[in-house]
Amino acid sequence: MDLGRAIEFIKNGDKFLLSSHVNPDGDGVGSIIGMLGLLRQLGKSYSVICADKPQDKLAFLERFDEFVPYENSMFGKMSFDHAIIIDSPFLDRIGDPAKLIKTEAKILNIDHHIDGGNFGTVNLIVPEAAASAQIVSNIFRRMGVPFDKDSATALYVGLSVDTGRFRFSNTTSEVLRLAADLVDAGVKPDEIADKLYYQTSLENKIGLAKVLSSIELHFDGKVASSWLDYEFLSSAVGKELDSEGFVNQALSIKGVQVAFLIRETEKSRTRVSVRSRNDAIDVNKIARVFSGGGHMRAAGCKITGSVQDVKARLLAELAPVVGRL
Ligand SMILES: [Mn+2]
Repeated sequence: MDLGRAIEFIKNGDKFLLSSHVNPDGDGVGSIIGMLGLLRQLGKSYSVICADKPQDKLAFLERFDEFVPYENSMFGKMSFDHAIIIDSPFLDRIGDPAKLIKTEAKILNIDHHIDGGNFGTVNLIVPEAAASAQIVSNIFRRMGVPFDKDSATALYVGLSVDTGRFRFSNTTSEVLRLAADLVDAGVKPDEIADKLYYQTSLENKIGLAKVLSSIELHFDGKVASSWLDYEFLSSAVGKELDSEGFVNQALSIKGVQVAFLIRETEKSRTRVSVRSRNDAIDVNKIARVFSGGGHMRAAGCKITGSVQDVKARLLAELAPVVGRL
């Protein structure tokens, strides 16, 4: 039913603003590139404006140049009656581009986060979807619009990133069937895997070494902590670092049920990623204690304090949870 309403929204609107959460990731970027491919095929116009330029590692995607970072000069000059927001649980998570959406504008909210807000005029929220890219793909299918190669490639990237390279429990038969359809549309899985995961920088390896050497086990090895402090993150090497996925290093130790990575991005201000090995521990609940969120097995939050303070606070929250295992 929501899919039908989303399709009506797309059919009836035009001149859409497309946006995703701040620091858009592979799913946000892939879903938007897919969506703009759909809009092109329907003869609709759009602007893609995100708070930040997406990660460089996604620059290999065709249409990557369509992403325009928000600039203050846009305010007052551009305003939208229709917006499609993808992969963002709340409207304010898109950051400054929200200022370009008219108060009376119609918004289509496409997302798969569990606890997202119904901020749209139409809300297509599918928590059982592995990725927003899967939801966008289903719009193509339901509308009978064929996957063009560039859209298919981008949507495949979204699937790959949000399923942890087709490894997490959200890698359902439906996801694999969709991946197969996307491959039939021209996607090259080997090339995408190589570009996404096997072309990192030396800085990345140095950062990884730092994270690995910081790992400590707690609660009989059920919890693993890791961190990068401000001193490192503000260094020439640290500034170039893309630490995405680093939290999984601590999680992949045998016996570890929950792992977290603390990144002190500003002095005594941290960003925390928390991961759970299975559904026995809902790390979304842990992140929410600190006003963050995400999914059951992957969540994040910001906590003020030094690395050691933040570690102690997280361990205090986790103690009763792992005690129940
Ligand atoms: Mn996603």
